[in-house]
Amino acid sequence: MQKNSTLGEFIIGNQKHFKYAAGELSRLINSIRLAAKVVNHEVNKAGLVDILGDAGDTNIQGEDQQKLDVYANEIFMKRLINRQIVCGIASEEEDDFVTISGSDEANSSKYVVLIDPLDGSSNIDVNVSVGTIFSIYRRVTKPGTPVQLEDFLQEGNKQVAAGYIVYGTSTMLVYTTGHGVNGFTLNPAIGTFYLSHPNMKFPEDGSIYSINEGYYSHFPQGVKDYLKYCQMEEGNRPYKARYIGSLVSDFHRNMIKGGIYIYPTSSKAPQGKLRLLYECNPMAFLAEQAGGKASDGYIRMLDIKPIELHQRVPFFCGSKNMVEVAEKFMQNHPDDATY
Ligand code: P6P
Repeated sequence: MQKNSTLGEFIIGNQKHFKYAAGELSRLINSIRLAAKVVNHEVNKAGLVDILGDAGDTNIQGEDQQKLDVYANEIFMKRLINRQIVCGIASEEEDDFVTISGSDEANSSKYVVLIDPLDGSSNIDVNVSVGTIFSIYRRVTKPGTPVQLEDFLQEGNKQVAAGYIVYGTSTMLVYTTGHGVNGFTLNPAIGTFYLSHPNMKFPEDGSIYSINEGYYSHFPQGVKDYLKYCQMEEGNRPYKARYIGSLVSDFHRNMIKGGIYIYPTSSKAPQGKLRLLYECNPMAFLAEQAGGKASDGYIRMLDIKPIELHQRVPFFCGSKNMVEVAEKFMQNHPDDATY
């Protein structure tokens, strides 16, 4: 598909790849496209209306819910439910998964969606880019019956599609259906996404590392050893430290320039901070589809068997060679593995 095709044209052209020829997945991606445009509009004017600050509530993570978190969650849920193309949704902002029932169409849908509606939301008030992350699976329980928890607790290697929207200096939708990674940039003047980054590839190597070094003293020894390696004067090192505090933005920059993102375990976060199902698995699927790598420091991220909906895992993700070097440092300390 040539550059500057629209997302709609791309989805139609890409239809040939989908074994699920019914076009439901295309309609699903289209509903995400619409929700992305609505959320983008609000994110871009967040500073202008009384939508900043806490929503006065907290989510299951115990994190203060920003109004835009709540708003983004409502928009994506509404779009997905109205189109009746999914049978269940799990969201960072919902304590439990949501069963979509009602019309036969919704009940017979074969897909479930897991979503982090607005990742990096602590950046909203300081005008730093945030993102939405989504992950799509085919249900494993009997079609036509209400979804079960097991429909959501699938290994990342079972994902049908995954992607993110980054609300940055421009708004981009980047996604994969297992046939490579493609990036679409929104032209806000006409509300259309155009194919601006076809067939995105993670550089095999890079010179950027993204981690919150403020927690250095709490990190496991393998991470401390790797950070010292990154900072050593040798070859193309020291590397550059770049950490936005927004996974989608750090991941996106590293995929374009080369780099590694790490959110490890620490004494403050014994299982890590990032959630397996709607942050790490979709980003790991994208990373691998772009030739990169993702693990928990020890095992492939996409092979981890989930045990609960909001489970957290340590996350190492980015340029293949960089992740492999970091894993070598981690594997000197097998006792630090969480699996
Ligand atoms: P810390 C945002 O809350 C997030 O989930 C990621 O987007 C980001 O990379 C990370 O947490 C930032 O966490 O502990 O460094 O502030």
